Amino acid sequence: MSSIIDTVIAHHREYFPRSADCALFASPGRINIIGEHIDYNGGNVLPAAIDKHIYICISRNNDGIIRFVSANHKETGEVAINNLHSPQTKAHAAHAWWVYPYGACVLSNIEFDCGLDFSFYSTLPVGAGMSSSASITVGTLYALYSLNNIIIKSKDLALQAQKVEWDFAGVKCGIMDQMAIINGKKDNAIMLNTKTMEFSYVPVDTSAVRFILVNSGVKHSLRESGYNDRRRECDRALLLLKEAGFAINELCDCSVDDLIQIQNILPQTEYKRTYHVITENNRVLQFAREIQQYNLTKAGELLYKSHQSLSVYYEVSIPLIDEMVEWASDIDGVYGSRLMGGGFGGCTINMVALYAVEHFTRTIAQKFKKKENRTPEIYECSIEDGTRRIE
Ligand code: GAF
Repeated sequence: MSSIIDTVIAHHREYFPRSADCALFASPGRINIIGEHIDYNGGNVLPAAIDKHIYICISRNNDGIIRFVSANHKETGEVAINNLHSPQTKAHAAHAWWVYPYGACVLSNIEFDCGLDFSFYSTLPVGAGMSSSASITVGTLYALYSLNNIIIKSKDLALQAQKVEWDFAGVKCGIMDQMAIINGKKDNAIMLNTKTMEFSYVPVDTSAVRFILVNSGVKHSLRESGYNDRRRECDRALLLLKEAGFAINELCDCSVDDLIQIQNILPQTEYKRTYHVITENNRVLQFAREIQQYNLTKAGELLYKSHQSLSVYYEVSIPLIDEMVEWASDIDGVYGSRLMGGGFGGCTINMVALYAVEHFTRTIAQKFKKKENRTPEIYECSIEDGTRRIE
């Protein structure tokens, strides 16, 4: 840990040589074990915070300016605290990487009495579906509240971070990523009910299984993808079902038994989306039961089913990811594999027996290289604590 702290502080001092004391925070990325595209339909999801982070270093300045620099981006951002809330500043930030920490500063509603220098240093890949945007936003809010000695509930902080994505980046994301990042706990997944926002921890025995991500290298961007389209399709399905007399508030209020009736009500696209949502919600609950009883094969099968549903019914996969899941299913020691995150590229998540990790990594890389003529990035993830201050 100390070497990363030194590196991040050195990076901060390079940009801000006049900075005296700086505070340092670590905000993780997340994996989602199962429960995809149901966090905006009132479903249950099972994400976990991981050992890849965005480090956030902050120091005060006397210039009345908030500055954002990053070791991972050339562009830097600067906003005078007097202009923080101006529409021009918001429009200027909209397409910059620093839109997230900027949006966090605005929505925190903190009265800034001095400027702040922010530097970011990331070990979390961007665009791979590990939620770098939620990580930086949650991390910035956490850092701001912590520096100002403000106590806020994790749920409220997560909702604010979600609002940053909605209002500043134009992505109508769900609440899973923010809740996973703020509430992460070592060696535990988070069973989150996105309807009630209640959650509990589900222990993951890392001496039995590991979660390994394989990056397709196809850059997913929720902004450019059909994410918002999918959301609209679900909203429409909900509306139509309500009009047809269903007493529901969210699509996940329906049960698998309702699907026969639903098929007669909804147009084909809306039916397919609803089919995925309802069956996926069921799979999450089943998965949590199986993994806690060490039925790893049964748990893994649910991941394959989830992928099938994301590909065929929710239509957020791409041919390369479908192939990657297929390749994984042929490798010894793999319990399950599926597309992870918003889709249209990004990573697969693979549930692999501890003894098979090396074999899996080598074999999937070979298969990938043979087909794509390039080596994929592979991340073995350990499950870690959520956003915290480290210095
Ligand atoms: C993205 C979103 F940000 C999440 O809220 C969630 O909907 C996910 O895609 C799909 O499950 O990560």
